[in-house]
Amino acid sequence: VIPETLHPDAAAVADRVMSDRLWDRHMALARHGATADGGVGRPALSAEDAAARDELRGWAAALGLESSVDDIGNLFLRLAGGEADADPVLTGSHLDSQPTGGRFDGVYGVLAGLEAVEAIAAAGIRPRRSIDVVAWTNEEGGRFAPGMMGSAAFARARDLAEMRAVEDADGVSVAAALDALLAREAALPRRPLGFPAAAYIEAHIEQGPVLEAEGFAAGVVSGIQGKRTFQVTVDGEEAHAGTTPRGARKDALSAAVAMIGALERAMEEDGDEAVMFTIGRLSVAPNVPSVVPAEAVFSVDLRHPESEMLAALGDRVADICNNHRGPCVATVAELINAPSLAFPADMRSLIRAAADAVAVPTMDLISAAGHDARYLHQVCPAAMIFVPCHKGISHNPAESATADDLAAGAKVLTAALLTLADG
Ligand code: HGY
Ligand code: MN
Ligand code: MN
Repeated sequence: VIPETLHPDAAAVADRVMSDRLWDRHMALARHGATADGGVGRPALSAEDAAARDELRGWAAALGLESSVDDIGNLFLRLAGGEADADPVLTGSHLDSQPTGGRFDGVYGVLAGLEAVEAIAAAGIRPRRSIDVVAWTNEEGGRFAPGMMGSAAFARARDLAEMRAVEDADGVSVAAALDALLAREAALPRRPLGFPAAAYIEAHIEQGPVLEAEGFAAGVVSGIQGKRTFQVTVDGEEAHAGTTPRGARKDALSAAVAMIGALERAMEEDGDEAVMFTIGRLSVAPNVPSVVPAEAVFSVDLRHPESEMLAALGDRVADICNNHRGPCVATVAELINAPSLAFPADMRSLIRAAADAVAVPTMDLISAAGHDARYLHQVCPAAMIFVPCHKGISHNPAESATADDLAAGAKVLTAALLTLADG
């Protein structure tokens, strides 16, 4: 049950959060996969991801935290509680980034969790429940789609074998990359895939402009908008660009372009600004100038805060693609169908009380971006804390946040985690 009142030491312990230490650790992890434009490209299960995990585990070891991993590579850094068999409190996010990522998406939730645990340990408190700081495997889904594999596996919401079979653009499977990482970290104890948790809190940058525009240092996240993703494969036929009459062609790219245009028109026809529709990836084969494309594969990322609207729009994708396939064959595979969710009111009240205790003004807002908290919400009471990022820029190297805002969010997290773990 979520404690009604805050831990008496919450504010004092939160005061032990160190802004410089938190900031410096962001800059240190940003070196793993640093891109020339000041951003980060740290694909899941890459050498850069492994190096970031190594550095994180070094800081955790210095704190006396016990590191462990599970069968999909989720990394747990545990502050052991007094009651070893009490369900632990979890906090965390992800270390993997989009290829054109920034220095804060995901990393903040892991480092704010570490900072909170460090403040609690520095206060000499051994909480009743253990606290696990977690780095979930492959949240972003940039290299291996769909994302959130680690948290989905933990929640038993998706099948591990199915995820292990997914391949990246170079044909490397999750299984091969994951087994290489697990071999590298073979010395770590192995945790079961999914275990009972008392509660979960994830700190994250907002990836939207609201907090900065409204002047709030932190946000109490009311829920996460729904998302449906698809992969559309269009099959045509290779042909000579110079000799094949248009009427005899099965041009997969031409059909894909017609489908994408029709999908965009359908998504915009009601003028509903809340519809978020993105074709992020398009691959063509054989992808050479003088051969009529034999295959085109594109992604569909569709989001909406209202589940019935998301259902209605998502249900039209396959028909629209088939209606524009021309002489080609269209195969529409739905990868994710995740409705909007609302976090429990008692968890949101706890975050608000924690923010009040550390004098951080907050506002409520929905998350337009997806997060691992979606899957933890299926297995335990979950909540999220947002901090501003400049102009809401994210999935972009210019993503930026201030040390003060990062520290303020970490103080709120510390007060809430201490209450959950020692309440
Ligand atoms: O796509 C998302 O919403 C998340 O940031 N990966
Ligand atoms: Mn993220
Ligand atoms: Mn992201």
